[in-house]
Amino acid sequence: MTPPTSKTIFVLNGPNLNLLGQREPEKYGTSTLDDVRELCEETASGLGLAVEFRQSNHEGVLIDWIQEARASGSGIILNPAGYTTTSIAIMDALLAAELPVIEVHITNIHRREEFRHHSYVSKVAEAVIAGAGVHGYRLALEHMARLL
Ligand code: DHK
Repeated sequence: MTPPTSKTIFVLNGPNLNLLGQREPEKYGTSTLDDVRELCEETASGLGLAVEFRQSNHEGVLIDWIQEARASGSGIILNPAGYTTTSIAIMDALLAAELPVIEVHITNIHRREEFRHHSYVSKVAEAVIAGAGVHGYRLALEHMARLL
């Protein structure tokens, strides 16, 4: 149990990550998004943090959640998935949030197709974790705890 005064970290997941475990498992692994949620909740509670873990396939919903984090959160961990390379609107929402942001990619996007290499989120992130599989979420929470 985390104390009610815990800082809340919003862990937000973008499009198609609801299919984790089924989608291209040779790249993304066999853990499901529920497994990742559990991993995050366990890690956060060990660090004295609370976690708000969410996934959406919709850019505007992700932006609404970033704005919610701005109002009530202490940090944002974001796997922007397919919006990484396209969303100036998500980057602007992160800038407006004025919170530490850690970007996570399950795969090493730099070892993949060139169109995956550019990230608007990286321009505003404190740290970027890519290629550590779902363990990257644990690393992100541990680093967030150090930042706060
Ligand atoms: C997930 C996606 O859905 C892709 O669009 C990104 C990222 C990579 C990941 O590795 O978690 O290019």
